[in-house]
Amino acid sequence: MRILTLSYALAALQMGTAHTVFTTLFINDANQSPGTCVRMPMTPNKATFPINDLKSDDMACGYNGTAGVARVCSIPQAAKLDFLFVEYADNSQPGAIDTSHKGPCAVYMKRVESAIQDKAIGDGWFKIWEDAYDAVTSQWCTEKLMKNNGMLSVKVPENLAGGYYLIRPELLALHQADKSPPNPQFYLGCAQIFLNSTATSLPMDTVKIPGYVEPTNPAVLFNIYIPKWPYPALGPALYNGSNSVEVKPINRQTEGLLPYNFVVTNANWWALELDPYSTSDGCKNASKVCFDLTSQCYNSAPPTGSSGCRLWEAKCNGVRDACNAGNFNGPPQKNKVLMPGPPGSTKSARYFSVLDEILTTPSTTAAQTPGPSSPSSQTPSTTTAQTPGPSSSSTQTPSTTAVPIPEPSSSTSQPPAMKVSLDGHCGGAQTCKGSAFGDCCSKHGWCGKAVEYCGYNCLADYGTCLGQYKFAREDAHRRRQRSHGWARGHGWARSNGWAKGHGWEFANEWEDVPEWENGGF
Ligand SMILES: *[C@@H]1O[C@H](CO)[C@@H](O)[C@H](O)[C@H]1NC(C)=O
Ligand SMILES: *[C@@H]1O[C@H](CO)[C@@H](O)[C@H](O)[C@H]1NC(C)=O
Ligand SMILES: *[C@@H]1O[C@H](CO)[C@@H](O)[C@H](O)[C@H]1NC(C)=O
Ligand SMILES: *[C@@H]1O[C@H](CO)[C@@H](O)[C@H](O)[C@H]1NC(C)=O
Ligand SMILES: [Cu+2]
Repeated sequence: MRILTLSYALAALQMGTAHTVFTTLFINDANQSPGTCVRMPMTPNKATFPINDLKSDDMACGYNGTAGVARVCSIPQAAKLDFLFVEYADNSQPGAIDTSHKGPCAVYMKRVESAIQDKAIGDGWFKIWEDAYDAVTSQWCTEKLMKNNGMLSVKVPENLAGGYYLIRPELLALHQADKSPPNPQFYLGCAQIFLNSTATSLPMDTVKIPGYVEPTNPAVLFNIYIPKWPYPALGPALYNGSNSVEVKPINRQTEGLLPYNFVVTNANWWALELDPYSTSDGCKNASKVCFDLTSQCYNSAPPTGSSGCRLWEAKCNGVRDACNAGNFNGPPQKNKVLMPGPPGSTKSARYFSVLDEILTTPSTTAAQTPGPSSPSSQTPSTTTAQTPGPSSSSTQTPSTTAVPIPEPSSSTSQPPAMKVSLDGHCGGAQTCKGSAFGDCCSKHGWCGKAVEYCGYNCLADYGTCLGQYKFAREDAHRRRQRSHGWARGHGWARSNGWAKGHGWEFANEWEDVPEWENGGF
């Protein structure tokens, strides 16, 4: 009984020590889904804990906040952003923040070269919004936050240069700041965003985090029980749009995008549809691949939960059951999007940073351009993009890279006489590997280096592919045949429309379209 009592006590303690944590980004009121584009603390029972050490690196983006996540959310110029703070990271119980936790709030931003790679700590931070104590209504910011169901709202400065940023909502709870020793509690986190704007300004003055606020600062030692107004300044002056420098905006997002052909997401993890199969072995393989991905999903899930993993797991159960029942044609419900954005929100999906456009086209120096079956010939070749997504170093990178589809052995797949492509074409005896156009061969036989060539449409026989997209020679051959059939069909109009940037709407309509029609490369 003793042990039982103790574990109850522990459970009670854990529940009792729920504080608050930023979990969810809303972009112009659209819910991006819990944990998505957010650097979350990865230890569930400590996720809501405050940061007490003002000199700690955790002050930048919270616990585990130096590591990036795989997704970067695109926001329009002057977007309204809301940051949802909750007492229970997985929303298992209601509540934003305890009434005792009184204090100011602020939102900081930092322009970064890569929202995924940047470690967040150090210089470059500026404050775009703050609110401390409202003397008229006698409310601290955290009290307003509570009444607003945990939503902290800001408008991103209109003149801020387009590009990648970390954006960091911060709360300071002062209920123990007067104690000895003082215990000011910071609650903060970061979202990874791409600001889609042609504006060019950046604040001239920035601060270091940690370092922007000292433990001796009167603002962190403020006694809320015997207050001496006004509340002192906390951190740097607000960026008000003036006092800026001009920089060149980054005009196109190339990292952290969600592939348009995803079928499910969980926070920053996603899965694409399983490769089609029609034999007993293929069915078993698909089932294994599916369950491996399920494990990866659960293992990478932040404390916000695993609802997307459960949806994917249910799909795998369906695959396995069909295999067992002798139905070897699959996958079932092919390309059905299992979770079109957060529950109850249809509007939100439109704000996903879906990889809905061609990020790059074959080098303009290519002697030939891709045939009419490829939408790439219709898009301006302005940028050379890096391949986004799964190759990032993030700790929460969707781990689809481990799909155990065997690499074709070199003896059977790549005759020694393979020549490096000089005309941008691949197939036959020509490989893209080492070519000027990029190392990857698309299923239409063109070399490139963007995800359209190296990812979903990649032919491993004629170049390199992103790990999870490698498929065996046989399969590649079948795909190629199918895609040629498709090119003669009605796919063109679709991919044309696609290139204009209606990714989400199209993706939804594609529910019943066979997998291999989802792209024109
Ligand atoms: C997250 O940080 C905690 C310490 O704050 C550490 O113990 C844990 O290993 C980290 N987890 C990951 C996934 O980095
Ligand atoms: C970026 O903004 C432009 C101008 O508002 C818009 O036309 C375009 O669709 C946006 N791109 C993305 C990826 O949201
Ligand atoms: C903006 O802030 C700067 C200090 O950073 C100040 O000198 C300037 O007067 C402010 N401008 C406006 C319009 O508030
Ligand atoms: C199934 O997977 C095994 C190894 O993972 C492979 O050898 C075999 O060719 C695959 N079969 C089919 C039909 O894909
Ligand atoms: Cu607390």
